[in-house]
Amino acid sequence: MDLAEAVLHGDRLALARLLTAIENEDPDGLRALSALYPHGGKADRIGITGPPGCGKSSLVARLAAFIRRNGLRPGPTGELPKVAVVAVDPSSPFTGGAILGDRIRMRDLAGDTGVFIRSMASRGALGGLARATAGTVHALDAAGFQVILIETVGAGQAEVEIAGAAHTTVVVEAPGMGDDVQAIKAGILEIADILVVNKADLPGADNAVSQLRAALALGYPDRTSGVGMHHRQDQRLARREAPTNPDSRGWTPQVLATSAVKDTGIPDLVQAVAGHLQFLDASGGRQSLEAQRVRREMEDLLQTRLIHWFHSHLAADGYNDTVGRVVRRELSPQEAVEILTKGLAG
Ligand SMILES: Nc1nc2c(ncn2[C@@H]2O[C@H](COP(=O)(O)OP(=O)(O)O)[C@@H](O)[C@H]2O)c(=O)[nH]1
Ligand SMILES: [Mg+2]
Repeated sequence: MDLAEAVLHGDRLALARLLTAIENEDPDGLRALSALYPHGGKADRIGITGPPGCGKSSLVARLAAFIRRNGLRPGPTGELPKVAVVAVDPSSPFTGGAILGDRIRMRDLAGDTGVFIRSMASRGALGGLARATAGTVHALDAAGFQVILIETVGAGQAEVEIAGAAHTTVVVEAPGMGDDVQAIKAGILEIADILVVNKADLPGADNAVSQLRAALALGYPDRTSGVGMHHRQDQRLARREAPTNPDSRGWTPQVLATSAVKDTGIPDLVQAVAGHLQFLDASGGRQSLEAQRVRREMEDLLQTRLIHWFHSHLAADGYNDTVGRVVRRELSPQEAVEILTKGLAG
């Protein structure tokens, strides 16, 4: 049995091997991934993003445990969904010793074969990380994990792009991170389908919830009109290609409070996620998100491929000479690229 078949038969070791091969961009792994691709497309992908330390991993573990016990939304068979967790957080890897040792987070998941946890190795280039994450999610989807929770740090553009692979994006905050509420106002707000103030057991949670609600009320018109979003266009583009994109219309993000440690607020959060997924289905938003995701993924692959191809058709000296000329300001970067690509198009 080849790797792809083994994965389709539910072989967890084969799945782990495949994910490693995908991360290494191993040609056999990428071939297996292509063979698996037609089997995917069934999973609900939920992005959990927010600043380091706000409790994303803890919350993800609670969500996974809750969904394994109660399901996410009614399925055709009534069977409980298999849940995969993909943690893209180089600052605190989900399966690192610190977290495996944390009984609160892992207790409910250990030994459940319906749960698969994958921590993405931190790689040199974030572009590589985004590609590897996309491949990992495709593989888990094909392997029959109907719910895929993707944890990312809400920091830069690459993370936002990774979050763009999700159907539903949950942005997590914690009380006492006042500056981050500002940051959310400035940028993360428009990618949030649901906002969560975690650590609701700590003082200041109510205040954070009202601050976020206020920020949302101010920021909400931007979600559809695009006015005032130029400074954050990268994020908007990553998630909602056009300002008038129908899938951002008609959805009002909710603000919820949770405590991953005390295990409170989780049922409401799961209900909100299910509600958003239902909204996407009903509004046609799911298809447009899929189309955007495919476009982005293909553009990224195309860019990588074209740059490889370009360099393989060019003498390294010529390229380095041209870089040197730009450094000495004999050429502008614009002119350099003009010269380098002359003749390639024909
Ligand atoms: N008081 C409190 N602490 C929490 C809560 N959720 C997570 N933590 C703690 O916050 C720290 C960071 O949690 P972690 O899940 O690794 O955050 P991440 O970096 O966002 O993934 C850990 O020490 C957790 O035990 C919560 O609801 N309440
Ligand atoms: Mg984490």
